[in-house]
Amino acid sequence: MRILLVAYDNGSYSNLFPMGLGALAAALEPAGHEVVIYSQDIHHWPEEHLTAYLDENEFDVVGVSVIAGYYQFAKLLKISEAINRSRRRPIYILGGYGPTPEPEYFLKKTQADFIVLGEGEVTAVELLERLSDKRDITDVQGIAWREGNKFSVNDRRELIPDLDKLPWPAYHLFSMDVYRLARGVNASGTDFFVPVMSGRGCTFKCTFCYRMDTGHRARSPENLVQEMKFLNRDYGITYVGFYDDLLMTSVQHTEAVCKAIIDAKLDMKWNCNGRLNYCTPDLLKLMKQAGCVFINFGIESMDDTVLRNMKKGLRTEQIIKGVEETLAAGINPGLNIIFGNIGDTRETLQKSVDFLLKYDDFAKMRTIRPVTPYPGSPLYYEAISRGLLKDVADFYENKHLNSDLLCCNFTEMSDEDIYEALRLANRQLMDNYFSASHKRALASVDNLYLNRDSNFRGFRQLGGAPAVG
Ligand code: B12
Ligand code: SF4
Repeated sequence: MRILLVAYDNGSYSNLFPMGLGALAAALEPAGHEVVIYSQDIHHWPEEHLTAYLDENEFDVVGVSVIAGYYQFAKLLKISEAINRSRRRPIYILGGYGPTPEPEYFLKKTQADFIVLGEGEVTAVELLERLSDKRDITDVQGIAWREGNKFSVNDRRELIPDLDKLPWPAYHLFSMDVYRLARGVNASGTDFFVPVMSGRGCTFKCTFCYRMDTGHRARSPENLVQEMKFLNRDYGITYVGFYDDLLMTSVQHTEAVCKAIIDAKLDMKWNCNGRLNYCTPDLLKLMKQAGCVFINFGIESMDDTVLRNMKKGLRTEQIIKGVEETLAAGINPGLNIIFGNIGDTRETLQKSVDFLLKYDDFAKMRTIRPVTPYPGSPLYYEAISRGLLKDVADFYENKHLNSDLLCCNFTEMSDEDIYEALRLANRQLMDNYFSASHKRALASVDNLYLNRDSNFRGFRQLGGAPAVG
C-alpha cells in the first residue's frame, strides 16, 4: 500500500524528529509498503495544501500521530477536515497518546476510520495486511474502528517483548538535515541533536502522568549504542536526547546505558529524564563520564503531603539531596514543578518557588504550570469522579484550552486565588531569570571592552538558541 504519514505543524522554527512516525515507517517498509512523509512541521503548509496533495497523489492510507495537548487537538481537527475533504480520501488511521485512552471520541470527532491503540508497529502491519487483502479486520487486536456512526474497540495487543527486534526509526525518509538542528540544553553551536529511546514505559505511578503501556521495557545497551554510532556516522549527530518516559527507571538500567556508552568510546553529549531518588554521587559521576550534560527531573512540588497525594514516590529531602549531588557532579538539573494538585495551597507553591530560586542554574527558564489531568491518567478519572470534568469532550472542548491555564481545580483555593498565586510566583521566577540574564549581558560588555576579549562572538550570540523540550 502507499501510505502518507503526516507530521503536523507545531508552529515552530525548530522541530524534533517525530519518533512515533519514524518507528511506524520502519515497521511498514519491510512489510512491503511505500511510505511517504508529509512534513507540514518543516514547511508550515496550510491545511489546504494537504487536501490538494491528497487530490493530486494517490495514497491508500493516511496516518496521523497525536499527543493530548490543546494545540494538537485543535490542529488534529483541521488536519482531519483537510483529509476528509480530499476527493481521493485514503483510509484514515490515527495513533499515539492522544486517541489511545479515548478512541471512540477521537473517531467521532475526526471521522478517522481506525485508531491504533498503544504501540503501533505490530498492529499497524497486521491491520494494513488485512486491508490490503480485503480481509476482515474485526479481530485485529489493538484497534478501534468506525463504520458510519458505529464504533468498535478491540482488546489491546500484548506489548512487544523484545525492543531490540524492532528496526531503528526510518531516518532515511525524513529531512534529518533539518531535524538535527533541534537544540538540547547545553548544546554548542556546532552540535547536531536527535531524540532517541533507551526503553519504553515507566514503573512509577504518578497520578498526573499518562503512560500508554504498563511496565518498563529496556533496549539492550548494545543495540542502543549501535544506533547512536550510526546516527553519529551517517547524520553527524553529536548530542542525543533520551526521550524515554524515564531513562533513570532504575540504577541498574542507568548504569548499563552509561557503561555501554563509555565502553563504545562514543564522544557524544546526551540528556535524559531522571529520578532524584536514584541520584547518588557514584551514579552521577558515571553519567557525567558517559557524556550526560542535563537531567530533566520531575520534582512537581516541594511539599511532602502534596508529593504523597500525587504518588510521586519522592520526598523533599531526597529532592534537595539529589539536586545538590547533580550540581556537584557538574550536570545541569531540569527542575519541573506543577501546581494545583490535591493539597496545594499558597504556602506549598511558595516552597516550590523558593526552591527554584535557590537552585536555579539558569540553564533553562523556570516557570510553574497548573497540573493537567490528561485523559487516561489516574488524575483524569479522579477529576471525573469529583465532578470537575464531565468526560473527554469536556476536557478537550471546554476545560483544556491552554496548558498554562487551569483545567480543573483540585485544591481548596478559588480559581481566582490560584491564578493570583501563579501570577505572583511566575513574576518572581521571570524576574530572577531576566535579572540574571541582564547581569550576564552587562558583564560580557564590560569584559569585551575592559579586557579586550578577542574571543567575543558578537552581542547577538549572547542569548544562544532556545532549547527544545
Ligand atoms: C517527544 C515528546 C514531545 C515532543 C513531540 C515532538 C515530535 N516531533 O514528536 C514535544 C516536545 C513537542 C512534546 C510536547 C508535548 N508533550 Co510530549 N512527549 C514526548 C515524548 C517524550 C516522546 C514521544 C515519542 O516520540 N515517543 C516514542 C514513539 C516511538 O512513541 P509514540 O509517539 O507513542 O508512537 C508509537 C505509538 O503511539 C504508535 N503511533 C503513534 N502515532 C501513530 C500514528 C499512526 C497512524 C499509527 C498507526 C500508530 C501511531 O506507534 C508508535 C510506535 O509504537 C513523550 C513521552 C514518551 N516517552 O513517549 C511525551 C508525551 C507524549 N508528551 C506529553 C505531553 C502532555 C505533551 C504536551 C501536551 C505538554 C504540554 N502541556 O505542553 C506537549 C504538547 C504541546 C506541543 N506543542 O507539542 C505526554 C502525553 C500525555 C497524553 N495523554 O497525551 C507524554 C506521554 C509525556 C508524559 N508522560 O506526560 N512532547
Ligand atoms: S511522571 Fe515520570 S516517574 Fe512519574 S510515572 Fe510519569 S514517567 Fe514515571
